[in-house]
Amino acid sequence: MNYNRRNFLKTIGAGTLSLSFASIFSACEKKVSKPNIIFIMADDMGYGDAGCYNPQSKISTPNIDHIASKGIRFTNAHSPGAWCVPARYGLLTGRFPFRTDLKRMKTTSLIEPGRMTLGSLLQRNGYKTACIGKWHQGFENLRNQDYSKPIQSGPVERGFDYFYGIHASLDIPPYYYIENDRCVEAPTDDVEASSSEDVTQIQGAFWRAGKIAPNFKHDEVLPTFTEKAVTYLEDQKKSNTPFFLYFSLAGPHTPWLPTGKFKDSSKAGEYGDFMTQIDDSVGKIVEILKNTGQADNTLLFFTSDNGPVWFEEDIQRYNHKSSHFLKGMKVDTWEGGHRVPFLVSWSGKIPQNSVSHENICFTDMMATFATLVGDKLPENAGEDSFNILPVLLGEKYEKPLRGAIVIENKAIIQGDWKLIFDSGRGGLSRWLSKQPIEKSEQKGELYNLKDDPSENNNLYGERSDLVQSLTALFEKYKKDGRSAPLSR
Ligand SMILES: [Ca+2]
Repeated sequence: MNYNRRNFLKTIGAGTLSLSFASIFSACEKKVSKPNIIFIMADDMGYGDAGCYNPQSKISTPNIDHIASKGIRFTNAHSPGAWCVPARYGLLTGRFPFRTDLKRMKTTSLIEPGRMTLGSLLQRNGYKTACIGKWHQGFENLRNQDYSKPIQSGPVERGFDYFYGIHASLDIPPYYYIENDRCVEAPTDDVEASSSEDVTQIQGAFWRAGKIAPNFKHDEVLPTFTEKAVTYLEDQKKSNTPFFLYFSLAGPHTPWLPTGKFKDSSKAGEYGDFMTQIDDSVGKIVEILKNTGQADNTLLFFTSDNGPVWFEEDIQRYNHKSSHFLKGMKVDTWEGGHRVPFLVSWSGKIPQNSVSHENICFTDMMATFATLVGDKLPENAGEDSFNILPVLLGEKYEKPLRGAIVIENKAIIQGDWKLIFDSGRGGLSRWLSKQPIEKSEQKGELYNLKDDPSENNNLYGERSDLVQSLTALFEKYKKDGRSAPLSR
């Protein structure tokens, strides 16, 4: 019997305990033992944008820095993909994205029906679940919708009780809001493409031409998502049920659209200004938790799905290193593409101002949340997920904490070593940078990230033993269908 149960029994008098009281007690115990969880995911934010990671950042991020000061900051947290879709699949399912077929998204949801998600895991453990923001895991027949009918295979069919958001990135039409499985207002109008001067075609106020709902304004999306999230959190104050909010921002991905007081609020151009506005949204979440008395019982995460769209030309122009000391950017298999800021706070549980250098991955949230709520994952769920709760809580744990991390089907990281199967340079910088592309004589890239975190010294030709063993490990993961041990 724990302290809370003893106190409860003392209060009501043990002799009066009946079945109905037992069930009341059960509800009370749930409230006490299961914290609320908020997972804030920025979109295309760099490792070096927040001041808590990069003191030389040209962007002020007091609210993100505040989470770091109240909790733990990871220096080696990885997205399992360097762009939106695989990153979010890995987070939501606990599986490396190479295990699914990304082509599914052309016609349906990337997440297969019946597959456990963070949402459905928490639902079965008594949580209310909500996804507010960008989904980007596909819907059924999105391009061929009858907007008077339900939009199928979205978040409400993948473990979330409530959804308010957009189908994909904010530069991809059609542009309209979806609430649960219904279109809020159909995209009956047309909008021309948008762009900014002096930046590449995938930066600035960029969006593609297409259909748009009459009520949809691109620059209102961030404030709208923030307002919806704040309202959701206000509503939870009245509830005794723990909640999970996946707050999936659509910025600082393009279009970069800072509004009002956020214009010229940074020294890193429109990108930096928009990032300041993102930070302000994070502050509003923290504030409403405090104002509603929910802050102490809420586990709060902040991260970004992948690296920034920030070229060498931008670094020179603003003297701001969005990827900090990491090489590359979004879509690259270098660290700038997939090593992300990752902060977690939980009052009284996670030591303040702590820092961890452990390799962790988005896929680990599945096993971590399961452990947190006292559940055991089925064998066919979270195959690449490892419980990181001991790290969060500052407890002792056995090393290594997890198996290797696989980035799409392009790289594998184990301990200090990283093998890139081809070239670390991904599509964006290959297509758009004005900088010359260096030609590698090697078939792949191998780095010791501890000695060489900026990936300058390719040891592929010198350490064929490691190239072979890391290649074999990836093949084993593919063959076994999992990287996690069966019992977690
Ligand atoms: Ca992204």
